[in-house]
Amino acid sequence: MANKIIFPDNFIWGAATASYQIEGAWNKHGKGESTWDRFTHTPGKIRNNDNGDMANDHYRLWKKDIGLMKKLGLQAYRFSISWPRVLPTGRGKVNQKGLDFYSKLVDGLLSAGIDPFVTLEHWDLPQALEDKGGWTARSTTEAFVEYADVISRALGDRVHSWITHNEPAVVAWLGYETGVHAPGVKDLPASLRAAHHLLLSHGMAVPVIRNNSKDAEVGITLNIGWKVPASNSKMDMDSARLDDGKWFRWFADPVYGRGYPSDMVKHFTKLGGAPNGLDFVQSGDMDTIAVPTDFIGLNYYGRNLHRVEDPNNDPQIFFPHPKTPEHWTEMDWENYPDGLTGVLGRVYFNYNPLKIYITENGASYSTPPDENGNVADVHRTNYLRTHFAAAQRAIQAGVPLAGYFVWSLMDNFEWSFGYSQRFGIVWVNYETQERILKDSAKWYKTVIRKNGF
Ligand code: IFM
Repeated sequence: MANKIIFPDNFIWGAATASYQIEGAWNKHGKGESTWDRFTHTPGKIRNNDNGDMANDHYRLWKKDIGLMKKLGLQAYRFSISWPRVLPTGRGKVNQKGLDFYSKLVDGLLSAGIDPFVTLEHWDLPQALEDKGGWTARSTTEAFVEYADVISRALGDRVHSWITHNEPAVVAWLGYETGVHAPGVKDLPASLRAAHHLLLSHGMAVPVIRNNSKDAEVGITLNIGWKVPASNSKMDMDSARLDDGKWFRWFADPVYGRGYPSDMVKHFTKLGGAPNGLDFVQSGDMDTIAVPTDFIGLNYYGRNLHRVEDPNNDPQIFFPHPKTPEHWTEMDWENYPDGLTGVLGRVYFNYNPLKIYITENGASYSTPPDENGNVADVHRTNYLRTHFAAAQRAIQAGVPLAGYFVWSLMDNFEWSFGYSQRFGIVWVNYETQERILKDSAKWYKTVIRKNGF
């Protein structure tokens, strides 16, 4: 029999979602329009022209969803707040109904014995702010602080774990550089400005949250991949380094007081991203961004193995395995658990965060219910099992990993992929809004109960 994998006593097992991906009710009870509402309502932006108007109807079904979480034995639930639901135009007048929704959700979670982990910004910026430049405008940092203040005042007596931003790299690069995410801007210099303002707003908001939520722990969530060269050729090594520099170090280095990485400043300058240098960085900004945090959240999904065959073309991601679901999820992301041990070790030993949460990890497999209504998502269960074991190896090596949030509690709106990708451990029938615990959820329940497997 395989060895038992047991986690530390106070380890937290959770699951995660995000407002736009599950709530629906996009224009109910005074909610303002978000950039994602605008983007998905623009034909041709999203696979099948799907949108989050209804999504999982969680705005209406939240009590049921807490019931599911309780059934699973979740100890914590990570969700995000829709900024325009609370501040319809981004700042100014509060929409009390929107705020009440989250207040009731928090109360419901607490009475089910589930600890709320709140993410303030998981991509659905108020469109009214986007109309004034969105994250490319410095004024959006002040709006974010106002918003953080409103939320942490209202929930800070009951919420003790706060995440300012989810994956600012994705907002900056996909939202403002390649334009495949809202707001759909394609402008490298704009994306660098957006990245800076996202980071700055994090630094500005942390003390405000601490002030309103006395014993709170505050952090930021960054996405991280295990980016490695396929060979020791200079081209492969540079390609992996630049990819990591763009997606991780550009954000982690400033948060940990190192400023922007110089190799990346050179790289972005060469690409024309900084025609006037980093002129959006004002005196004191880098100190603000480096405000001490209590934890870092990491979202890990796989490895990118870099092979550059033709230096005049974009680097290729090398596919080292046959294209089977065992090795590749339906996002075409490599299932590579050892990379999780790798990134945890790398982040801890390199940046020394006080603690780390895996704020997202999971896999897209579309396994449907069988004729008896069971969802035998064996690939997802294997994915989770091997990643949990990989996380535990990191703990044994000394990494202060404090908790694990599976992405996602339930199938949901997967951004530019619409509803075509299913990451949930709970199946959602979007026609009827029926939820079914997949086999992976049933297995996860036993892991939580035994604190291991
Ligand atoms: O669905 C997303 C989530 O919103 C952010 N992290 C990655 C997930 C899967 O793509």
